[in-house]
Amino acid sequence: MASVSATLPHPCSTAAVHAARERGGAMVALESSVLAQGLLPPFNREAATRMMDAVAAAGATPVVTAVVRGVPSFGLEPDDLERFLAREGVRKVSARDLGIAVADQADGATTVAATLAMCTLGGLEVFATGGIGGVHRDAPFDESADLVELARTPVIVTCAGAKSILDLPATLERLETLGVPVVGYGTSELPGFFSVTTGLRLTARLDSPEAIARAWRAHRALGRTSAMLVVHPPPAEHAVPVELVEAATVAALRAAADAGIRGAAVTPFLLADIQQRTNGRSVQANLALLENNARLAGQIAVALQS
Ligand code: PSU
Ligand code: MN
Repeated sequence: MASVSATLPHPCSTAAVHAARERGGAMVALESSVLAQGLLPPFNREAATRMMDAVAAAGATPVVTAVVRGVPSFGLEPDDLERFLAREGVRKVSARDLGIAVADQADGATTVAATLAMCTLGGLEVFATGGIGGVHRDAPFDESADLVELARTPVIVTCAGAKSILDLPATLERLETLGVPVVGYGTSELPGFFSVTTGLRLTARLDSPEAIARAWRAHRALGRTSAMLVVHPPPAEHAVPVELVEAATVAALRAAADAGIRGAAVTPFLLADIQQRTNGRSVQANLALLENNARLAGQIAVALQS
């Protein structure tokens, strides 16, 4: 018989997720679009490793969601993960694209919206991401499907706010309209994704995973079926000054307009362009905040078990 360690599943494999489910362990969903579209290699690999390790260190099991050759999957086998990190032939899948990706037997990396849909399918209650999509600047013609899925999916989502490329006041207003509670974790201000503050006040602040768990139970006991957004500022030592982010964002938006980028391609284009314009500073912040959010989600998932 093989040794125990030789039979232990790879930490991100579907077998590891299955084992966690069997023993009723804490689990945290992770999206795959940030790996296949949001971050360029080699940073996407670092993001995957750091997020999974952070969830595991908190005592929970990371569950990467994706469509793998047409199969909606919770966890990725190591060779599938490699294909997603290589970003070859992996489409960006939002909620509306799930069925089509399955029918096409495609590889699909799930956005926040699609990951929320997968959480419903897989009974997952906690999900960590970097920044949600929202109302784009010069809206109303581009608004992320993340917002409507947050409105109708009961999942706790940890993030560093909405991506800095967006219209943040408008995004916060839409979340209010949609009935999605936005809770500052250790802050009373909406974080700016790469930056700690935005000057936008929040109406709720909670300072521990246990307090989040209590608020979540009350939200659910009241029959609310929306998500709860837990916004967590990026670690201060990795945050990028607001002026630098803003200058890069304005330049990236102009480059996107000049290149005629439209629809689902807008977000990946802007994220890659800003990475280049900030000489990698935004990437270091992005990696640090992804890890930070994954750790918090793991702690919340564990707190929900007691
Ligand atoms: N935030 C990041 N990196 C990302 C994304 C968000 O820091 O890659 C992805 C998420 O998957 C999010 C998606 O759901 O971008 C939003 O895309 P759109 O604006 O097209 O809805
Ligand atoms: Mn869009």
